[in-house]
Amino acid sequence: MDRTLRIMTEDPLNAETDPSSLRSWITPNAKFFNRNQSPMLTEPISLVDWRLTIEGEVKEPLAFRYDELLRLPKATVANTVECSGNGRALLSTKARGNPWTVGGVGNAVWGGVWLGDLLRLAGPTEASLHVAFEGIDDPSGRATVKFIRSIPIEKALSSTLIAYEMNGDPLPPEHGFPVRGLPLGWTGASCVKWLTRITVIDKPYAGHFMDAVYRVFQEGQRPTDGTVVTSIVMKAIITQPLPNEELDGRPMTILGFAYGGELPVAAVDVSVDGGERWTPAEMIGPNERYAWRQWRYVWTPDRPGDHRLMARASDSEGNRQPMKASWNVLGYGNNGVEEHVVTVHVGR
Ligand SMILES: Nc1nc2c(c(=O)[nH]1)N[C@H]1C(S)=C(S)[C@@H](COP(=O)(O)O)O[C@H]1N2
Ligand SMILES: [Mo]
Repeated sequence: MDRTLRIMTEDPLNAETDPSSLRSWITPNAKFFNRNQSPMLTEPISLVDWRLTIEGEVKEPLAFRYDELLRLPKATVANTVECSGNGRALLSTKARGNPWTVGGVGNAVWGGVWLGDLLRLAGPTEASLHVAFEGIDDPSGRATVKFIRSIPIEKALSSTLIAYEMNGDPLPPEHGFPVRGLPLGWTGASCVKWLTRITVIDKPYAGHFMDAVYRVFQEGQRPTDGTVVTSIVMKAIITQPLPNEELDGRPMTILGFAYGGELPVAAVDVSVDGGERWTPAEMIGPNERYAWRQWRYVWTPDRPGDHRLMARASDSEGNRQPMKASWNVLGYGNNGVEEHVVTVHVGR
């Protein structure tokens, strides 16, 4: 594993990408963040016995070998994955969970087959309302229950990939080899790794990882009273310069990304004075439906001293990300605008 990742826990491995590694549109596999509920498998899964099964509420249950999946029509899609708890550690009021800052996010070009194609082969029925993903990881983690997550049939049929390739390579073991579910634009929580069983059911799957976590709820509420985390929420991040970086006063490029999950980001505004004045950034690089947009803003500091940099994303209807995110017990979806202080030393 890449040692530039900031490790939060070793076992299970939870590590975030350093912002300095988030300056290209593609996040290299070795630098992609890691999020695991349970210890990872020590051996890569053997393809000899491995099958991807589709069972439950379907006309004909199916089982695919790896090479069979590879022979089906291939889809290639860019998709940004963010952990639901990314940004949690930046909340001013603390929330429970891994202390993600900005690096619980990455963008990759994924190869695989459309889940919709597989489901249509199996034949959905009237009772096919949710699709549950189950991986082979050991349930011996802290939660001692299997990481099983379900998504609504509409999402499964319209825009969910069963990914076997990440940036042109077979899915790396730590990112889910042989295959993972990938509901496009949704947070990592729905992107089940080491996927082996797809069960079509007539209601959302009931279990720890559906009902107790990945819900947005307040103190005093039950998790099940809260809404289920689905799409990534809209935000902009600054990845150059780094917070507290010392600059020499020459013109420099502020770089970052903006992403909104299922909601395309239309624009990013930048402030170099702590939010007083905002100027549009320039969008650069690829523009793909479910991938982040890179942006840049060339800035010439007008004086030495501290400067408060900020970036704020908006959609095509002009809705902007909030200055401050609405708090929830597990700190999900923190898309508040971050203040990024840098110090300029002129003539150094
Ligand atoms: N089988 C399995 N899949 C999983 C998880 C897990 O613990 N087990 N963690 C999920 C969470 S919460 C996230 S954010 C993503 C992280 O994917 P990555 O490690 O490839 O970045 O995987 C998801 N899929
Ligand atoms: Mo996550």
